[in-house]
Amino acid sequence: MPDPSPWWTRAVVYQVYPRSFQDSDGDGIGDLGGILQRVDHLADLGVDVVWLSPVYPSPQADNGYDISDYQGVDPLFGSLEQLDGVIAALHERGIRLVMDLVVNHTSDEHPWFVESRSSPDSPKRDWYWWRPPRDGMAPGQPGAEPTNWHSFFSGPTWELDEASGEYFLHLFAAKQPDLNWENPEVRHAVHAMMRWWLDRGVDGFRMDVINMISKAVAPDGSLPDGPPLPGLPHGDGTAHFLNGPRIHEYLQEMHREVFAGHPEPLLLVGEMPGVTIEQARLYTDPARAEVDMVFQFEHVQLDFDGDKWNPRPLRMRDLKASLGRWQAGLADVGWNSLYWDNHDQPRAVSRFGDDSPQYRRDSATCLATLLHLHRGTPYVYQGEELGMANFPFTALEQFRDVESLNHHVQAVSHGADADEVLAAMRRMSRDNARTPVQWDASPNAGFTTGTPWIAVNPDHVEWNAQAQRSDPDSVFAHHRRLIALRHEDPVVALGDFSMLLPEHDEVYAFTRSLDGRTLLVVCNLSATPQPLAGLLPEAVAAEVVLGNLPEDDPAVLRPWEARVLRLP
Ligand code: TEU
Repeated sequence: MPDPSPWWTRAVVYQVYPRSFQDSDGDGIGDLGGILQRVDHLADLGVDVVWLSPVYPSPQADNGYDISDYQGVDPLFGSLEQLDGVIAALHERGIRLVMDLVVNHTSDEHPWFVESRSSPDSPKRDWYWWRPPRDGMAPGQPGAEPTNWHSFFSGPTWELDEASGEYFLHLFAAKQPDLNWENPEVRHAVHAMMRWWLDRGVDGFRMDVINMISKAVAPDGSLPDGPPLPGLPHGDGTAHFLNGPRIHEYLQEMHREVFAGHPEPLLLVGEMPGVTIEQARLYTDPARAEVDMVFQFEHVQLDFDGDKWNPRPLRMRDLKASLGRWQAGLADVGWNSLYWDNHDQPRAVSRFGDDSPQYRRDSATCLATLLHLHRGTPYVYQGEELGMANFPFTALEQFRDVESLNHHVQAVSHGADADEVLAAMRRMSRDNARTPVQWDASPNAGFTTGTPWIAVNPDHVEWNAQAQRSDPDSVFAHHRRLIALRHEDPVVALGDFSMLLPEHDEVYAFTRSLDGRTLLVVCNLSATPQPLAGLLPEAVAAEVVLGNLPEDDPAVLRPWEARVLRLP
């Protein structure tokens, strides 16, 4: 292992989803001016890196993950000068800024795509995936799509362009056409854009669905069908675009062309749905020079059947098995991101904890303890540090997300019961994570003076930053202590991980060890008190480094209690 401790092993990342963070101009949408107003909140929390979700010019079909200009800022969010100001304000506080790099696809309004679509003879035609209808079928005929792949946002992955009678590929929404990375011009254009951002002072990239950029295209240019998906008119194409044949080549090339020799430390995160541990070892082996860490999804896919709209109860032993496997699998090579929450997931305290008034604070701090004490780089998603919970959605009109809304249309048109569809959306929709950050108890939670683009959670009257900042027992204060612990104690950053009690359905326990020093972490992920003497006798007499409840009987782990202990 070349360098055993790069800076990001001790770092904590905070994700800002700008549209919902802080509005400064009263239009109801968060913006860069708003981030500037709140940088001290991040500094107080003690985070090292901000990952900024997209602020580029965009039609906002997927809240900015559909980019129409990679080298600008959408007026909705402010200006490039303001972004420079945010970078400077963060740097002054010792916080690095990582941009969201969305280069699997652009917006259909990006000039590249507009040019590509203009004619089959366009010099940029081959920058995207254009294909004729299947087997001489007529354009637009049902089933004439070039492959049977199912889009991540429901429906087929191909959209017909009436003018040319050809289809273009979009793994996500139809307004997000996939770039053709087979074409070297595409790769060079992306590299140049990335260098431009590094020259502007950003400290790295979180690379959106980066393991989808290589598609398994046959020498004759065709793309294969996938196995049919039960209950859907489409197939599963993932085998043909997840971790595709040229993915490592593309990432190594990017590393050489963009990152090699950069004078400042960078953070390179590969967001990779469907990545296996074996592949993650390759992606993150420092010797291969691809990315620093993966951001993988296995642990947030255990509480549903097949797809996220069929939720089922999470079994704690499945969660432990998954997280434990990743800890073991990357123990000697590679690195992982640690997270419960992001802008695509329901709120962790509602999903993995207990958001009832009785246990909300305790379960949020218990989950935080688990998050920060694993080996890997922790990511705190805005509002998670406040224990923000899912929104009490009751009606379709309250949702904004393209994934949720497309799903509703598709499911109901295929005969699903509308109330059941709504119930699944209430539980799993990405909009749960996208309601405005709750800064104070005032109307609209201090997020905006206007009308927020999505409703503020009514619970902000009680759950907000202002109430928590000065309260030493708050969720915020607990995150701050955990972040400080990672900074201070190399055992937290680098210690070996060992899972204890893998079969236990309520107690999550593990050790971290380095150079003869050991931390024991014990968490009760339930409302049932757990006697420790029989389970983990060594925990009873150990010194408490950090806990989420006032010290009491050391032999009993109270509901949602978490302790970080030092073993002699
Ligand atoms: O997400 C990738 C991804 O896998 C998700 O779309 C996932 O399928 C879905 O959210 C699960 O509910 C990234 C971004 O994080 C997401 O916001 C974008 O919508 C997506 O890529 C397309 O850019």
